Amino acid sequence: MVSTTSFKTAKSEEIFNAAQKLMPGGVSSPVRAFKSVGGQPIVFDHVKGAYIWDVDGNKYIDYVGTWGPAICGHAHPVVLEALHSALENGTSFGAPCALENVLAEMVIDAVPSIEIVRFVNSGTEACMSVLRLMRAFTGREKIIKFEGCYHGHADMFLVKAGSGVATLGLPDSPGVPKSTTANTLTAPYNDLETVKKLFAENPDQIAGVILEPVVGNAGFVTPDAGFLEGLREITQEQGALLVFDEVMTGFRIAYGGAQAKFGVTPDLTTLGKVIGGGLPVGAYGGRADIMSMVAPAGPMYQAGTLSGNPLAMTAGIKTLELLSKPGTYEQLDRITTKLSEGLLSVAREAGHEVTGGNISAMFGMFFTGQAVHNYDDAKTADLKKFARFHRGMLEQGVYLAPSQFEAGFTSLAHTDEDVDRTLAAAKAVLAEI
Ligand code: KE4
Repeated sequence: MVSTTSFKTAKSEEIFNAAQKLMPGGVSSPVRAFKSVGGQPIVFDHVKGAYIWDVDGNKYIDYVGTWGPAICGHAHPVVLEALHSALENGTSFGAPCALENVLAEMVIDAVPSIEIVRFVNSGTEACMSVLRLMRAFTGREKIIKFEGCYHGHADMFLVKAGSGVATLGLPDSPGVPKSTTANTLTAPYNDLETVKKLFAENPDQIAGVILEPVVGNAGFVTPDAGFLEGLREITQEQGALLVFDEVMTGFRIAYGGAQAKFGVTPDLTTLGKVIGGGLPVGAYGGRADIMSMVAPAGPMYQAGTLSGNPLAMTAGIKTLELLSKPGTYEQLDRITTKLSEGLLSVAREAGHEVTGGNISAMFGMFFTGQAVHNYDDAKTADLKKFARFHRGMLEQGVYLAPSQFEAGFTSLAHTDEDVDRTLAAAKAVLAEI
């Protein structure tokens, strides 16, 4: 393990200390504060490909990728070049622009459930809009979400949510009226029986079911065989909608997302992260008959000043162009499987109980000996050991998500050498913790 003395973080500490006087917790999003892994976060100076450089000049192999968007590698030259020329035409129009047509067509062509799509500026906005649409289309008010899944920070979703809510162990956020979450029903992930029970107890009142088809916000949790198919069947029978929140999985686990990978087509899908290529873009879309309700085509209102701006559209278009090349997902799967299987085996060789895996460019590892099928299982993980692992890897120049309740992300820029270096670092750290 690199001795801590050689791991200089003075400038990061200075900047982060100042930040805490200016912004809540010194960050623009809670998980970045390293609260659950301890120690101070590092302050980034610049990123490129699979790498980060912090303000003290330390270099890291990056497995967060700004939480998913950097799937082609940070600051990809093709994306940057396109942005430089797009800038000359202005950054935002607030009016129709041909680039929206281009990205819309790419999304519609790629994602099985999407016939019509609306762009917004974040995954949160996409999920809150799709919830309103579910209710508008069905005339029903209740929804089902799953414990540990995270659909952004809109009020009605902050019930047993994952990601930062889980990371900080927050009960459920203050400021959310009971009346707002009264219509949010929850079930354990992978538990079809509870879903059936909720429908039986709330006949004709549930607008639909929303879920992460592969969970990244309770740590990495995959759907059991038959789970997604079962939800498709139940919602069809009940006249309710099935919504896949693919903000994280979209264009990451397959070009067509989890719905393409697993062959289960929802009625509506939310997207974000990758489709913005690092600039703020979210989207929701699905069946034409449902999307025709969205204003101004229909009565359901949703709007946004910067939605579909030409700069963000350009970054998204270039990113999807790069991802649509043949061999992309085979490469992502190969490099991520090598990493994930390598991490699990070095951990086991060092005597640690771990479970985890990957699906294409999304992976995770829990410090627990039991299989993880849902959020309760995930919570059996040894969070203190995870924190020591995270800090040790950071000092070895490997940047992992600062929470056991997050997933890891690779990119087309990660090489075999990067993975070998990561596994060597993990071997050293896991021997010591
Ligand atoms: P944003 O509003 O952060 O763009 O998207 C919300 C969202 C919705 N749905 C899923 C499945 C998501 O993973 C997210 C956001 N993911 C987190 C990482 N777990 C973003 C990182 C953060 O909150 O700082």
